Amino acid sequence: MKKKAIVIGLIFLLGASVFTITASAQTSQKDSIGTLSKGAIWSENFDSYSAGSLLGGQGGWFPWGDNPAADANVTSVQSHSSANSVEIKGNCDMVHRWENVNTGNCTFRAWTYVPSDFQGSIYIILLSLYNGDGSKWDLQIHFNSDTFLLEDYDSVNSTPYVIDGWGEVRVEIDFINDWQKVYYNDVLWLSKSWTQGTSSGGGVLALDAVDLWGESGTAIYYDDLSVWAAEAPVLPELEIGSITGGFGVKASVKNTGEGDATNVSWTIALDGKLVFLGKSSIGTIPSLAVAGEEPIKANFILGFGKTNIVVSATCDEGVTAELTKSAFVLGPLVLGVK
Ligand SMILES: [Ca+2]
Repeated sequence: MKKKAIVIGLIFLLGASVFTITASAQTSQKDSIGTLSKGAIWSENFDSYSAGSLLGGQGGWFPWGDNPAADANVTSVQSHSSANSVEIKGNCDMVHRWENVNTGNCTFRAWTYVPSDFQGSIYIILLSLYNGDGSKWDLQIHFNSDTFLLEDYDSVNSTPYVIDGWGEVRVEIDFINDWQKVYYNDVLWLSKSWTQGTSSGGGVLALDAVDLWGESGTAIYYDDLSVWAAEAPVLPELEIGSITGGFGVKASVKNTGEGDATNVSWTIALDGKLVFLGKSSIGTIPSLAVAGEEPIKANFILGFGKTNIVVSATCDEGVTAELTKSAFVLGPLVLGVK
């Protein structure tokens, strides 16, 4: 039973599409989504659970049909992020659901580890509706030890998987064009309709659940699963432009990255012992667009003698930049910057 959820946030994607993120106090097993982080709607690293514990009942996970025999173990035998992953072997069938992932684009990501002694067939399944036998399946891919391939159950597409190492499965879902692209370690190996992605067809334009199913065999490991509103965060990159002297100190902050920078706080600091005024100047640039550059300048400086000039900047996206020069201060003049 679903209860009405509370809208706590919106992500604007590509200027056109909107994700509604919900937190809920509901009793159904859908996940309540927490703080947004750079486009991540949901993530799971298994690290806060006890190694050896059953995953069912933790973090919103439950076995298909609430069948205890389909539960899986949290394990520390392998991990992509320390210290745990989940062990999926034959008969495991673990489900996690989300709400309102149905607009624009989204990306599902999972890190996977296949041991060299793996024997069997272990799946990652994405559903546009989890509802028992009435579920709507949209993607069914499996690691198959008979072929050493990650295979699509519903087509002839496949790709070799890494053995005794971690590989990333990434599924980019486009709800606007009803399309999905499936990558393994950044190699695109499967591209097809989302709603007609499996032989059962009839899916809907949503990502409702992941199902980690062990059809048969020994364990493989999954870790660092996530769902993104965009493929990955698009980050700014900050760079300090040339530092010049003369009457005071001038510089600039540039954004040479691929995303806008927000609340760029900058500092110009002089460490000369005989700098009496203007040792530290600070300021904030509310936003700095891609390829943008904003001039900055120090407060009035008064002093004498050698100094270093350290110009630094940081922004809300968590990137920083710093540049240091040396110079000579002569009264209000800053000379010989190099
Ligand atoms: Ca982990």
